[in-house]
Amino acid sequence: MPRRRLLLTVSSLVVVALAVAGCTIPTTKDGGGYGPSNQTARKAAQPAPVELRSGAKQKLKSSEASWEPALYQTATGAKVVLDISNVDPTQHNFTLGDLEISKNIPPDTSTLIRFTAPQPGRYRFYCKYHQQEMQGWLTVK
Ligand SMILES: [Cu+2]
Repeated sequence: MPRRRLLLTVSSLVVVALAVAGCTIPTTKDGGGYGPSNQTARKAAQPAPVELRSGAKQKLKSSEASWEPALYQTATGAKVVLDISNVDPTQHNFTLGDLEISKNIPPDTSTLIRFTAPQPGRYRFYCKYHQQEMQGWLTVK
């Protein structure tokens, strides 16, 4: 009997330890966190890259001088359509230098950008007026 009781105690300790661990797994500094708490913590954590499906319109928003989302991924040859809106009171710009795309987006307007995803790689996009804070990455696989 004592042995059985010990087993029970150990197994319940394991259960408790797992439960505690499950609740306290730290989120990484650059995002990819767990649970719903990250969804309300705007900009605190970077979400996983947004998949750009060929031919599907995907929204990109410039808000408070940052891109939302700032991480995309797609496949070579995908027909990318970005519906970029600027909700700030200042002019922004979408530049994807590797593809020679550069388009201004006046305040409270939106614009469509279309391009074919290039060869695999990591491509930076940014606002040429606010390069430091307004940049993002497109990963092509
Ligand atoms: Cu800008």
